[in-house]
Amino acid sequence: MRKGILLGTMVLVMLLVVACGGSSKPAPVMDEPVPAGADGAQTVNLNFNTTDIAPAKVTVKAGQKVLFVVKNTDPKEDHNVVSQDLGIKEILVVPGQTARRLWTPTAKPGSYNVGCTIHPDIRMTIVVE
Ligand SMILES: [Cu+2]
Repeated sequence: MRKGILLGTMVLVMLLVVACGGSSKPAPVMDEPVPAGADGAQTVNLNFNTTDIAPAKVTVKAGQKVLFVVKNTDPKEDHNVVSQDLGIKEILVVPGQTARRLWTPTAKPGSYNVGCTIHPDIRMTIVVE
């Protein structure tokens, strides 16, 4: 009898683990709020569609905080903004999403090629002054 209860409990625990341990990611926030600390930041709007990112070029100032507002108007595909040279970690946007992220350019002045790693043809330029 005891073994039966123990076995039943083990089966129940295993079922719970299987049910809850799936690979489901948390749902993205579709319209991210402005992050704390955005006061005084330069707002840079970037818009993805199916084939490109607009604008093709933005200018920022070294050491001055930037608030990226990245929109994905592509109805089907995810896009991201990544630049190792500029220290921009992946800003991923799913279809219909608007992401808002702070970033402070610390790279030396120059022209940097930035783009989507999911679609290597989608590129733009960030100029650091
Ligand atoms: Cu993309």
